[in-house]
This record gives sequence, structure tokens and C-alpha cells, in this order.
Amino acid sequence: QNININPKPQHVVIGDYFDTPALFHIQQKSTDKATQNLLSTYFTNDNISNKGFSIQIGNVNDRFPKKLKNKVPKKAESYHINISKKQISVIGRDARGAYYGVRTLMALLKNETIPLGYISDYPDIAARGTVEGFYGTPWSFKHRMRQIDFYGENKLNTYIYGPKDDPYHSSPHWRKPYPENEAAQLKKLIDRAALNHVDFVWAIHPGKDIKWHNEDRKALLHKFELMYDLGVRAYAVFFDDISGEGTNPKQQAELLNFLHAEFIKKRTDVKPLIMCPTEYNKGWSKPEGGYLETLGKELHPSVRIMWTGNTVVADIDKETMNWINTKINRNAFIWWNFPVSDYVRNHMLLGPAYGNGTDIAQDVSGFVSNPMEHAEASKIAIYGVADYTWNMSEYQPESNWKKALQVVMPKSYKALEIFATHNSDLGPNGHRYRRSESVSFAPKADAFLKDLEADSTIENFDTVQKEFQAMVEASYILLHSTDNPVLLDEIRPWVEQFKLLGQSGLAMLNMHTALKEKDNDGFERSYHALKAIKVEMYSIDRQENQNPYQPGIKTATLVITPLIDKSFEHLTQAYNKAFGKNLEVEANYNPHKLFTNIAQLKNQQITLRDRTLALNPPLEVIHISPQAYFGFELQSTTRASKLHFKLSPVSGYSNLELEVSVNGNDWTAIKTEQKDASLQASINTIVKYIRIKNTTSETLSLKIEKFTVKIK
Ligand code: LTM
Repeated sequence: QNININPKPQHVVIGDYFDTPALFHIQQKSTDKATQNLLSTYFTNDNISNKGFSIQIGNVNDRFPKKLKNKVPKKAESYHINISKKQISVIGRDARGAYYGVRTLMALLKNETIPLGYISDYPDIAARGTVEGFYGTPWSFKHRMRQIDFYGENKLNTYIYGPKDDPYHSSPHWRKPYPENEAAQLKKLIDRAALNHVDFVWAIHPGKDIKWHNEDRKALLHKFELMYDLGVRAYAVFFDDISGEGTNPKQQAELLNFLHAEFIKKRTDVKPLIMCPTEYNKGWSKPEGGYLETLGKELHPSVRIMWTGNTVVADIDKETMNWINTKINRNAFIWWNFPVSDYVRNHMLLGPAYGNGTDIAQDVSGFVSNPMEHAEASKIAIYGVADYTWNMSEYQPESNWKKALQVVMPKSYKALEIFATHNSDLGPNGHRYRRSESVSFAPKADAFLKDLEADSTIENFDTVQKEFQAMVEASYILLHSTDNPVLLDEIRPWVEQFKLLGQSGLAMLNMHTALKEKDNDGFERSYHALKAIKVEMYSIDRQENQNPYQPGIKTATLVITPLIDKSFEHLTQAYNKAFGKNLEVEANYNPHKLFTNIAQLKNQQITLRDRTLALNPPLEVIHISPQAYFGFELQSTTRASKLHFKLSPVSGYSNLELEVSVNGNDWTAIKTEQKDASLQASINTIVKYIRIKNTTSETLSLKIEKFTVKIK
């Protein structure tokens, strides 16, 4: 039976409804602090009375009728709610179960009527939540507090704290205590997590510079103790995205086992360790090295091992789970890299959380989503993850997504739906992970283009026009909405861009009408208006979100933008041809290509901005075998000038050579000069190919932080 609660309860048997009482008599049996706190947010002096409607809350060890207690599912975190005309009983299997029961009760009490019957409920997956594990600006204190409350509301029980750019989580300061202010904030977060029944899992990322000696072991133990004093009761150790000494599986296992024996086992209130391996996806696992098998064999069985799937960014299915679970001798703990956008930072990922198998509940020990650095906007996907991980077989991505939009923007959700519908794909990216976008509009856009290119009557003209109008109107509504200023703050530049895109679409349609009516003035006016809108969009792209990876603001890139650009080009060409004009045809264009034989880089994107060609820096370590190379292939021979290149570690520079070529066969080496941590070169010649090559006989493992070249 249907009941509007996220996550969807497992068993609901309800019949008639009765009016929600105004006064309540609350009897708390053994409830904990979190449940008491939650109850106090609803039941106050204004609605409590001894004569009120009776609500009893407790767990299976309390005095409740046996027949009710027997109905509490025999699973951790479960609860049973029985609703009769006289009384509501909420019975948890454990403290968390009782808390979740009260969450459900409070959702029911929001309505004007309550159903008679019962709800028996439990989660499918033991650990459910998020891993703040992305690169980029870590979430702020304010955002984290909001997230933790949101997790409590949606029965998520795990928040793994591991932002890559926190220097006290990773290098250089993982050995040091947090500065006083940060420690105080972490303490508040940990307390807030406890009030929401969320395990605050503090993660450390020591692998970049760890030495396998006693001193570093002790440093880790000491840091764990410091975090324990702040209230941490669950820990993780991450070894992802590192190279060199830290990647040794035997040493990693030994360290984790040491932490287990010396820290976890010695305390009764600390959860089992979680670890993220270096080979954390199938694509990167090297069977010959036996890395995963070593972890599987050597790691204490209680240690959970994280896994991102068949590739870095992947959806998870049964086969994925079978493969990894056999290797590691336990059920993997899934690190789902969605909706993280640290490798497509110019995009906003607002679509539904979909793609994971609904038959893997028995195969995972946990499932956490790695979100965007935009915390509030990530709630749309996290709401889906809460539902999916609780009641997998019933999960409906699309309807869940629609509810999520209402939760994050209770008043302007319809406008948000229009915006989110067209802002869900990532665009081409190094991980080749894509999401559907503009789903119901896409066939209409296709038909529009077909008719346009065939010079026939455009059947879908009105539909397309309505969509562009809706884009503009939705943008205005969102920009002036007051129901979630925190969300608006994050999405504002994308909404501004979206509004302009809608307006450019309307200008394109006007070009079409003018061309048909042979109204040359009208055509040229709309043409120049569209160009001017593009200039405004360009300026937003240059001013907002200027990170060094994928700077700028891209919106509706899968369907709407190509529709407008292709139509614009077609119409301008047709106009030029019909009236002997020479208006510039291209909408936007980067004619240059990435030039590489390194499989890991094959799909990496390049950008051209202000005549500077840049490789979007990959976040992971790149393995460059002997003679392997990466660089650019220019559209035609062109004068190239300054080249900038930054690697880590910088010792990599001596093993690489910069070469240029006009034909791709004959190469000339170019002298480079090291300035601080970067390499520079003045090419100052006409070239078509530019590349950096590994001239040694060994595979180099490096991070490419920057690679740009100025061209004429
Ligand atoms: O996925 C893992 C285990 N590590 C990193 C993340 O920190 C990063 O956010 C994602 C997405 O770029 N990729 C990684 O490799």
C-alpha cells in the first residue's frame, strides 16, 4: 500500500483513516537521547496532555503486548508501528529502530488524517549514506549540519568524512591535530550526527607520503585518539589516488590490522574499520599483482573494503558484486561516484539516482554516494540513495526524483523540475559516465532538426517554442524563489545561463520564421540578438565557477544546446545561400584534439579558451608506459608559443620530453625550463602536434596538474 514516506517502508497494511488528534499523551519507555530530542521537536506543552491520544514508544525489551513485539522484524534498525483508534505503539528492534519508527510516526502526523493499521519496516543495507570524498572545495560547516539533519530525516545512517582537499585528512597534515576552530566545528558535527542517528565516520588519507615505519603507525594511532576525544566512533582509512610506496597491499593490511587490534578492539563503542583500497575498481585492478587477493586474505574479516565498481565511476550490478566479493572474501562496501562532479565541474548534476541493480542488497556491506561539492543540490540524488538503500526492490528512480524536488524546493518545485530535467548529464568526460537528460523533449528536438534540415514544415515548432519559453519562465521563478536560498545560492549561475539559453532558443526560432517570410531585417536582428546572448553566456562562463579543472558554467548540454547550435548554423547557412550574405556560421567550436596513446587519458576532454588549449587535468594518478605520450593535435599547422606543464611529483620531469611535429612522423625536441614546481617552454614555431613523451624504459605514475599551450 502506498504511503508518502521516504524511504518507502517495507510493509504497510492500512485501512480507514481518522482525524489526526490535536492532543497527545506520550509515554516514552526506553528511548535514547536522539529519539527524545526528535520527539521534543513535535510534542510540546501546546499539544501534550494526560487526556490526549496515547502514543507509546520504546523497543523490544520494553513492556508491550507480546503479539506486537513479535511483529518487529528480526533485523537491525527495524521497527513496527501499530495504529488503532485508541493508541499508537512504536516499537524498535534497537535504539536506532525506535528512532526510525518515530521518524515515520512524525511523517504520518504531518497529515490531517492517519491510517489505521500497521507498518513493519527495516533497511535492506546496513550502512547507507554518503562519503564526502570529492576533490574541490569541501562542504562548509553550515552545509554539513544541514546534510546530517537531512540524513536523519531520510533514515540514512552513515556520513563518511573524507574531503580530498582537507589537509588534515590527507597530506600534508594527516599526522597533525586539527586546529582548534576546526576541531570545535567537527565536534559539533559529530554531536549533530549522534542526534540524527548518523555514524560520523572520520576518514584519513595517509598514502601519499606514509612511511611504513613505527613512527607513522603511531602517528595514525595518535590521530585516531585525538578524533576519538572529539567524539568520533567510526573510522576509515583511504588509499585511493596514490602512487609509490603507499600502495603496497601487505603494508596496508598490516597497518589496518594494527589499528584494529590496538584501537578498535580495545574499545567497546567503536565500529569496524572501513578502508578504500588503491585498486578500487575492476578497470584498475592488476590481477598479476594480486593486490585485492592480498587484502582479502590478510585484512581482519571485520574490515570493510570499499569498491567503486567496474570503473572509477560506474553503476553497480550483481556481476560487479560477484567479481569483487570473491576476490576480497567479504561483501564490498560500495562507494558510488554519483552525483560527484569533481571531474566535470562546469556541470550541475540534478537528475535522478538510477542505474544500480535492485538485486544486490545481500551482496553489499554498505552503499554510500559521493556527492557534488554543491551540498544542497546533491540532496536530490541523496534522497534517491536513501530510498534505494532502504527498500531496493521497490525503488522507482523517477517518482522518487519528483518527490525530492518537492522536498528541496517545496514551493518552486515545478520550475526546479524544468531546470533539473535539462541539467543532469555530465557531457563528454574522461570517465565516460553519462546520464540521460531532457528525456521527454529529446525526440521532439530530433524531429524538429530533421524537418529543419529537410526544409519541410516543422511539425514540432510550437512544442519547441513552448519548451524554450518554459526554460525562461522557470529560470525567473527560480531566481526569485525564496523557499530554499541555500540551494539557489549554489545553482544561481547555472540558472542564469539556462535562462539565456532559453532566450537564445527563442531567437533561433525567430530566425526561422523570418527566413520563411523572407524578412531579412527580422532575420539579421534575431541572428545578432542570438549572438549577443551568446556573448552574455560566454561572460558568465568566464566569470563564474573559475576552478582550474573545468571552469565555467555549462547547462543543458546534451539536447537543448546542440539543438540550438545546429539549428542556428543551418539557418545561417540557408540565409547566406539564399541572399548571398556572409554571416558567420559557427556557433561554438574547438577544432583541436587530444593526442595520446595512453588508454587512461583517451577520453579526457580538452578546452580552448582565449587561445589557450588545455588538457582538463585528470584527478587520478596516470600510468605512462615507456614511449607513451600525451599532447595535442591542432586542426592545422599553427604557431604555438608558451607551454605550461605541472606534474606531481616534480621528479617526473626528468623522465619526460617535450616534442613537436608538423607531420606526426618527424619530431623535434623542445627545451623546457623548470620554474618553481612547473615546467615551461617557449615553442615559438609552426606545429601541428605537441606531445610529452616518457623517454625512459619504466612506467611512470604521475598526476598531471596542468598542461596548457598558447596558440595563434
Ligand atoms: O573514487 C574514489 C575512490 N576516489 C576518487 C574520488 O575522490 C573522486 O571524487 C572520484 C570522482 O572524481 N574519483 C576518484 O577516483
